Amino acid sequence: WRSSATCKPWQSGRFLPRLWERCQPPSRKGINTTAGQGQQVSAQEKQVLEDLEMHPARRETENLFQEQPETGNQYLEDALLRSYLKTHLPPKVLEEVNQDLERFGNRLLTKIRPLGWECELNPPVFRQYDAWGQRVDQIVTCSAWRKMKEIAAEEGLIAEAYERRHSNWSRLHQAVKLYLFSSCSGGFNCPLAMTDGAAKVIESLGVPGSLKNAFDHLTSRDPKKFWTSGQWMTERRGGSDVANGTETVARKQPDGTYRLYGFKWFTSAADSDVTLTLARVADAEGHVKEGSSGLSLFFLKVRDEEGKLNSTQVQRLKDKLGTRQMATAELWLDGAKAELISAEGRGVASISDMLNITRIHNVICAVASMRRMISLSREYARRRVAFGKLLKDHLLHMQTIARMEVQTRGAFLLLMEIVRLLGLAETNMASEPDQLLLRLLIPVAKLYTGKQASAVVVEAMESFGGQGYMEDTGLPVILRDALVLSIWEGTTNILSLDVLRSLTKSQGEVMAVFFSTVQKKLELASSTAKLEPAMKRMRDAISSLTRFMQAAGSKGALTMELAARDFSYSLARIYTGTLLIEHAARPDASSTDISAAQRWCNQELCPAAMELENSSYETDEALQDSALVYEGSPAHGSRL
Ligand code: UCC
Repeated sequence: WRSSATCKPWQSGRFLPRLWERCQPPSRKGINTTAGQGQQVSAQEKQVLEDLEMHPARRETENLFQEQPETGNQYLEDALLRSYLKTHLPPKVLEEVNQDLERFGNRLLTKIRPLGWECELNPPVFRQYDAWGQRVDQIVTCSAWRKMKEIAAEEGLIAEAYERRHSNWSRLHQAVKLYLFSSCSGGFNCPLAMTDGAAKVIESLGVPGSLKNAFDHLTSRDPKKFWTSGQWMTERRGGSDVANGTETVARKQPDGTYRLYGFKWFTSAADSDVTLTLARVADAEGHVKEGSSGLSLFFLKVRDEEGKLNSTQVQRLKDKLGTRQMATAELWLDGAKAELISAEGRGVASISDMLNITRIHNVICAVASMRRMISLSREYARRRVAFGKLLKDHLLHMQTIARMEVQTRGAFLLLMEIVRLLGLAETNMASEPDQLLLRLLIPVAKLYTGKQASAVVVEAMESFGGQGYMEDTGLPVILRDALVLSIWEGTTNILSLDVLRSLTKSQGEVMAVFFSTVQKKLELASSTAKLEPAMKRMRDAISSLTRFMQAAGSKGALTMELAARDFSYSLARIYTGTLLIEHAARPDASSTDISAAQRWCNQELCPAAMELENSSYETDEALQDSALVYEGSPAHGSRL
């Protein structure tokens, strides 16, 4: 059905405009109404149970017997977020941030979430020709999408990070707002990710005169002035190996600008105002340098003052599994006017500032989608009755949600740690070790939380039973959008190799920082007796990781490459576990903080050491990997 242009449900408008709107209160009679196991029944639960006893006439409707879950102000309902801010922010900053977030939480609930759903129902449409056959290449977006842009400016969703009014805590304030915004944003979080990345690149270049105007627009709070940016990196040879995949050529013009010629295969938020992209500068004979050192970074405006595309043609919009609210296009650059903004040949290194920011946004989206699903799931469990009692009174159901909660808490603390470090780096308060740690933790967090989000969102969907699978509940949207998080901005394996790149570049120094930071955090927590079992598992994991590093180090590059994913997972689990322990060691920690830390640490914390013991990284095993994969395939050597 997806290929049929006439029956895409999100385009047909047959869905009602608000999430859950079709779900009505339960109207079923005759089931056992015992609420839980002798606990006190709250007023709300009583209401649910009374509703179940309603007159049979009420049942003669087409209503579903389950009640829709309702969530309130996301900020006020997020206990971990609030306790984190209370623990870390200086009192004055806390007061201001707290006020802003509570207000923003109300705006999200009443105004922004309905707009997000409108974006979902009205995805962008590509209009290639006008009625008279003229090529126009218009990407038509809905009014809610455009309103999101205004809201993003008004709320300072980019500006907050660059104004630095809370000094080193500004970045964290911005990230928390984006985290709250993400699940209501109708996909507008994507252009914001790239806008933030572009602003970061320009700032890192020292905001050169020619880019001052663009920087002001990208970081503006004025909706009339605010610009969004794209990031055009992926070409027809694919998105991972940028160094070998980029064919676009840049020809220098007499006025010092460049004209770009090439085909960009995957350009997200194609309705953005400006973009950053990579190309190879051609010499006087038209020759270009291949490989990474042939790539340079360019800035360009997508349209001119009259709104005409900058010598660019839109080939088509991509037909994506998710993020359908946001236009992703294939673009032909046919002499697009651009400005060279990096040193020649330093394109990848220069755009990596953007990559690191968009990867952090990826983490934000991952944590936000997990948090959103759990919020809905736990609310549903307070309303839905099965086998004579509310779901929340089924122990196995609660255990399942609690496991998701532990994953989400860990991911949230990892996100906060990264934006805390980034805030220090951006205000010249980060030490050399802080900067190394930040470089390491960004790919670690991106790859790990992307996988967590897929798993948690699928699990949470199941907690709604068949309702979770219904489009008009809005739950499948969250799943589709979460599935991209382990793919774009670098897949899990590419990010694992980036983790190794950070080790190589620092000549191993980054691992020394990793170990010493973890040890320091654990020492500070060591006086909390209740955390001892978690600490013991963590100390064992650190020993395993140390042994792994020594053994792998003596075996060479192939071992590390084969171990890259397990190694990155080990770093994620150990560092996150340490953060959970640190949070649980606060004087005002709750029992749930302690059990979250303990439960996190009960999992295998160092899979790399375990797999090394299983000989998984030996050459023979690598050959066996191929044999397993290709058995029966025409490519297999022993083909029958
Ligand atoms: O997926 C895409 C869609 C966009 C959607 C955006 C929305 C996301 C928001 C989500 C929320 C909704 S766009 C395309 C995505 N593509 C990627 O992410 C690229 C994946 N591939 C990689 O990351 C590769 O590892 C490459 C491209 C970086 C490898 O390139 P090279 O040229 O082969 O790598 P080199 O030679 O190792 O690195 C070149 C330089 C080095 O610096 P120098 O020369 O000083 O030693 C590296 O240290 O770049 C530096 N470098 C980095 N520096 C490379 N990566 C990094 C890094 N991550 N951080 C700092």
